[in-house]
Amino acid sequence: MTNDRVLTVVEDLERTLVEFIRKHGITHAEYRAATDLIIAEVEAGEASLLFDVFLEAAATDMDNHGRTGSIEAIEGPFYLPGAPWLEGPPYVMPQRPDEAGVPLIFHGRVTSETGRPLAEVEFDLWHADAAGQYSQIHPNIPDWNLRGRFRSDANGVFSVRTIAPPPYEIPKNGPTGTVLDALGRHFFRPAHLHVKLRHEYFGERTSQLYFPGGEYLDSDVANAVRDELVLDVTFVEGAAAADGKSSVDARYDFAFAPA
Ligand code: MBD
Ligand code: FE
Repeated sequence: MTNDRVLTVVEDLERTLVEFIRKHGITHAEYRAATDLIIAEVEAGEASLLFDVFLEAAATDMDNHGRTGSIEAIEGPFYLPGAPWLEGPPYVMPQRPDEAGVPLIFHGRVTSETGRPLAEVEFDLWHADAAGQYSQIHPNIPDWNLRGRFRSDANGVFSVRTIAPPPYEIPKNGPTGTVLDALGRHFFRPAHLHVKLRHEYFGERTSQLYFPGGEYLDSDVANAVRDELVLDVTFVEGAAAADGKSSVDARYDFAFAPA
């Protein structure tokens, strides 16, 4: 950010908050409760969770405004750089031998906004396990479980095997949960896959994809679902699948304009 930009937005933020205090007759006790809440969020490691739940979708919408091709989505608080490169194809996400959850094939194609295939696109995929927990964030999960990088082929076609995540529930006993509780809101985000894509044509884009008909799709606590971010899903019944297991086939085609 340039110094001009900092002056403009920080001074307006200050004005906005001072006006807010006057408008609501915020008392000193309320002011201190608010600063204590932010400190509690930091101490609990939930500061980015709080901000991402309440504000990230609005900032992401600003970036998407006027864009041609696929939109971006909120990153959320649990991305970690440096996920392992998967061996393949075929690609399989890092998982425990007994990883719970319905098998999921996530596949599709990456093109330019004009439909030109983009070769060797880097995918950086991360999502929750069947208990709704993320590796390196929640305890007792192997490092990099359900986090991995792989590439599309020369035609932009990609495919990876993983498990279907459930809806994500914000921790009930932390400060963010206290805030949601006080507002009478539920604690859930719909089931989702997080992914960053990288290619010299479009740079780096962050997406997040949801399952059609999924619970909380219309009431995401982070208000981050957009129609354009819903996967094309086919449920493959056990008997019809080659290995006899039920699975989910989830397709998404990305079309990104240059950065
Ligand atoms: C998540 O997994 C998430 O994506 C967001 C935005 C907030 C909390 C947990
Ligand atoms: Fe998430």
